[in-house]
Amino acid sequence: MKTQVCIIGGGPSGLMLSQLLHLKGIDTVVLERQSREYVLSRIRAGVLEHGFAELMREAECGERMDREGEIHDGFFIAHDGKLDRVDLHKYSGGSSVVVYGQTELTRDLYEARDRMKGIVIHNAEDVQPHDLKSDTPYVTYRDGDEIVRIDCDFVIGADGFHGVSRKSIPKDVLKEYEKVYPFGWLGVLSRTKPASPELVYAKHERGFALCSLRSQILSRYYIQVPLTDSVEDWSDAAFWEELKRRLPKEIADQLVTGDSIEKSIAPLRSFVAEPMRYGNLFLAGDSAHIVPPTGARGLNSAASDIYYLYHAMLGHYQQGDSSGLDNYSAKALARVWKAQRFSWWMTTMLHTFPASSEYDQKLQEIDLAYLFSSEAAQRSLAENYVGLPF
Ligand code: RFL
Ligand code: PHB
Repeated sequence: MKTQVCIIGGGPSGLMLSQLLHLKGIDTVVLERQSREYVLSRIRAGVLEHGFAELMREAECGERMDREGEIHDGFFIAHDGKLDRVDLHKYSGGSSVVVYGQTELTRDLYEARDRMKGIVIHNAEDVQPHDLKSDTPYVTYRDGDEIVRIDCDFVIGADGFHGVSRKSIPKDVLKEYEKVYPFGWLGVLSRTKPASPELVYAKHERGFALCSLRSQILSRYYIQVPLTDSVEDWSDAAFWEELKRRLPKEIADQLVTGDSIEKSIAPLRSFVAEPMRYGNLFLAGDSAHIVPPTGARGLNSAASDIYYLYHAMLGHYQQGDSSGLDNYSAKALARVWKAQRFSWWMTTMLHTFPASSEYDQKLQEIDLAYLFSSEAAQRSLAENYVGLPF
């Protein structure tokens, strides 16, 4: 097979880039290791920043998001017996976020790819990029007993944290920065009315909790758990009981419990790989960087990578100008590190750290007290939460 851009990974990053390039007449092939059903069964992000929503529209995939997604102008932080609201709209100069599930936007992107007869190959095994330093890179994968080769101009590594792309960059070229947090998030999806119409991030001595939602009949809740816990340790009843204990009374009283539709544990990690380019391989999204989910930045950092790559590819193919490709890594990383800082800050401020000293705990308290006493601090939070400009 031959294509212009071979994209490894059929998650939001890969599908979005494929769709945007296709609309400009640039040919792509997407290779996804899993089946479509599997990709669509993963429950992940729920909050989209303004820039991501704009990109969905540019990709001609925003119609259902605009119809079914909820615009949120603020969210709550529960701490020290108080329930304070962050007014995103007021402090970000009129911006907001969209509550729309990653599952749904991935479905929308797949449907758009199908409509345009885009090539997305599922169950592609043993995907391997080759000759990345040459002008004629190629990617191979296994289809049953057959090895298929795809010749291309560029390879995009959009294959998530556990993908093959980042691992294809030699160890002496790649520098990895990592911070692993000593806890995870246990998440539950339930077909119940959300406890609060807006998100509630709750700091509690027993551990962090988050009330989120997908719609007015579908709730998503998380609680901080030790890394040693497994999903089997948590019955639905135990989850609801623990969540309730960590929420302020006015929210806990509104909590509607029910059977869990999905239950999973995600460890919290911060990670950045530099550079994001090696020869004709470009990394995008979770393959190059991960944030703890506290600031809802993961998918949104992926979106800015895709935006930069998309414009760099247009420059290359339409104007013969490869400066966008040359600057991609530095430009993307500058924004990536800002999202890292914000996610680390939100995580540190709101979680209970097993080894924290009394001094650390005082700092956490004063961080929140300062936040809600200072318009400048709330403006900074709001600016980061709705998304820094691409
Ligand atoms: P993905 O979604 O991991 O997709 C990568 C795809 O590549 C495939 N793959 C391969 N394909 C071919 N060959 C290989 N060798 C391959 N290896 C892997 C995989 O099967 C997969 O389909 O990465 P992408 O596209 O960069 O998207 C990133 C986002 O998924 C991620 O950043 C967000 O989900 C993070 N995140 C959140 N982000 C937000 O912006 N807002 C949120 O509210 C938010 N909430 C969350 C989150 C992530 C969470 N978890 C589970 C980590 C909540 C949670 C709980
Ligand atoms: C979610 O709804 O899954 C969600 C929302 C906000 C976050 C993280 C996850 O910060």
